[in-house]
Amino acid sequence: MNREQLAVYFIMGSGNTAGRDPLAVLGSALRGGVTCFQLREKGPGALKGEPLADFAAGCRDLCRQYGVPFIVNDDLELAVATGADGLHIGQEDGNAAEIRRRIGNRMILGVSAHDVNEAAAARSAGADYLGMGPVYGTRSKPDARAASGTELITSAKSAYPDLPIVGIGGIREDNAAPVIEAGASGVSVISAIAHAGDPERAARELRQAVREALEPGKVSK
Ligand code: TZP
Ligand code: MG
Repeated sequence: MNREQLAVYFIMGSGNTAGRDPLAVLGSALRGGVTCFQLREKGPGALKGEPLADFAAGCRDLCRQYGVPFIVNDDLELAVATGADGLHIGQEDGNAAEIRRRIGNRMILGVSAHDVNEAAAARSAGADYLGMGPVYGTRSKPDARAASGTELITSAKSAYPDLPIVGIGGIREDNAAPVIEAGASGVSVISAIAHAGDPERAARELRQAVREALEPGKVSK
């Protein structure tokens, strides 16, 4: 994957869309310009078995239409069965090096990291990018750690400048810029898009905010 594909990294499960059809929300997000998508099916009422496989296939097909990578959170079997472009794992989701061996080098591997030590381990295990956060307070992950601000991105970026980072946690259009300025290649969001009254517009505004922060002065308002 290239860094540009991390610019606006949308994450969603079927329970994140405030009662709306999740595939419709994903379609709107893709029209608005999200550059990557992760299916993260968690929490009460999470789909399993065949309904999950069908939903995943629907997400994959939509992402393909837009040429956007389709990543599966923490379910290697689903990722492989769906022909996903990648897998994202947390620190509790198994050994990253072992998972890299199992998925091979052609699949994208993303790893959540919370400090420079975890970043170093993920990097040597063969992660393509790191998810770092929560940067700001979040209501989308009940077991999230305390918000860390952008500091952890700054320190991981200075230790490993070549390893792409996406910030996560409470990021919206109006607080995305400091995440990019700290060294992230992009922002990953659930609620800023999935809960938005107009997910397409929310995605477009986030994309614009990230673009402006990546190339200050180059983008006209
Ligand atoms: N990991 C750290 S914070 C978070 C995850 C999955 C949730 C991000 O959701 P939101 O709504 O963008 O804060
Ligand atoms: Mg996990």
